[in-house]
Amino acid sequence: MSYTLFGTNVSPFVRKCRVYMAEKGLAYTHEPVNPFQPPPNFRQMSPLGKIPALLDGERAIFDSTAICIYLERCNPAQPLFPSDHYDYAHALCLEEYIDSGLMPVAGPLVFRPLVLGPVAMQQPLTKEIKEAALEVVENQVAPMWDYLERQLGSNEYFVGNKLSIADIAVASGHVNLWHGGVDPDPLHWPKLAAFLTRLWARPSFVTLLAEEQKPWNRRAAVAAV
Ligand SMILES: N[C@@H](CCC(=O)N[C@@H](CS)C(=O)NCC(=O)O)C(=O)O
Repeated sequence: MSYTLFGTNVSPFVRKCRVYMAEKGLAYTHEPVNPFQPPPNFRQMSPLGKIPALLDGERAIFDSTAICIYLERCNPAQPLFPSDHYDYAHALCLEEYIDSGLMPVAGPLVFRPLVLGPVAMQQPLTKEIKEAALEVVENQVAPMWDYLERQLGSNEYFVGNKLSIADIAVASGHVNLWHGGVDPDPLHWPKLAAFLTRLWARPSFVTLLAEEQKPWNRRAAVAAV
């Protein structure tokens, strides 16, 4: 088996797969494809033109959820998907909550104006743009933090009291907010805030977060506006 994962490091979906692979101890080659300037024939691998895509030898798979499930089926040791049927479904539900709930809001309406625009699109951050992004956090992201806080309860992990794909998805998605200086306030969401701190301290995240600091960590720049 030889795995190649395609997609730039700042994508939460690529990050999810990379953290998953690190936690499983799976070796892979990383090709940091920008989906807006893809290499020729990228759509043969990823017909929607999105990242990540995975090559296992000659075989292509797209979509982060499909990729992680495929890798889990091929590499069942040290499981990151729960064995209990309900827990398995629950982990996928939480992953979907991040992929289709948090990311479509946090990506274009918070990460893009606070981080991607200034770094990669020649769209400098202004006070008005920052305020609009923070309004989205207050009105749309905060209710999702309420849900995640309740889901976590007093547990260390989201499902089955054991690290799973649900935890990896939640922690991966929140890195993009962190880059923009947006974090759940520990006074309002103490369990979620502590969970993120714990997950990001795992070696699987530490390596990737170090790699992403430049140019994506805009916390100081955002705070200064
Ligand atoms: N459901 C997909 C979502 C992937 C996705 O939206 N990736 C973004 C980057 S974060 C992308 O490739 N966007 C390019 C586009 O929409 O054309 C997955 O889980 O892999």
